[in-house]
Amino acid sequence: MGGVITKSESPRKGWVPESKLEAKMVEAMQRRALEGTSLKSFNNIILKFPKIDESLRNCKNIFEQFDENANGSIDPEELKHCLQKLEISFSEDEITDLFEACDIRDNMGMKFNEFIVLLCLVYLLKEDPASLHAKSLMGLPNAEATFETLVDAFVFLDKNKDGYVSKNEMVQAINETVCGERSSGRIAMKRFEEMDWDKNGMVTFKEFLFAFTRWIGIDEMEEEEDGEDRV
Ligand SMILES: [Ca+2]
Ligand SMILES: [Ca+2]
Ligand SMILES: [Ca+2]
Repeated sequence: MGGVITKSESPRKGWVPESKLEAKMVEAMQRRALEGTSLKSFNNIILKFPKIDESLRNCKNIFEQFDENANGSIDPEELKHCLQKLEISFSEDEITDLFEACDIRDNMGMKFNEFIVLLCLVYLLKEDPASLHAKSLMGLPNAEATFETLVDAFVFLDKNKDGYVSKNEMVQAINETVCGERSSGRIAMKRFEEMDWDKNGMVTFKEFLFAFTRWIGIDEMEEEEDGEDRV
């Protein structure tokens, strides 16, 4: 598996993926970027926030459905069942990689916001360019429409289509919207820093998604409910 990513040529644009999964994400994103984006400005993204917010919250029932023992988190076994049910045929290794990448609290249990990020990554990785948005890939048409919006937003930000959003690209995206305003650079920096979780100067799609769940407050919603003191 993963044979596709072992290209011998080094990436032209200089950023080396930090994991196999990241490499796959970047590749899928680059492929997707060829189709372009429907967004014209950063404002377009902001305007979509409420709709995305609502739609992601509606994913709560998907989460509950797959949280078989109803303990408020999805464990690796439950995730496996979930992907089977969605007819997603990833290898064991791929599932483990995905789980580890999204289990940011690192406690072998996936909270709602982590699960959303995971599903969205699955959506990106599963997408077959040949079957473009023609049909639901995972049997979750509403969620998928939102995932598509998020992918589209990332493609908009990733100006040079290398699968990452750099600080410059963020500044560029925001400047396109707020022409000539002095504060826009600072806003861009702040947004960028919020997204660049590991502070390595590049934002991956995964980081972007986590930032998104924070911006619309999905992770807070989780913390209020809490109940994860004990394992
Ligand atoms: Ca569970
Ligand atoms: Ca880029
Ligand atoms: Ca980063």
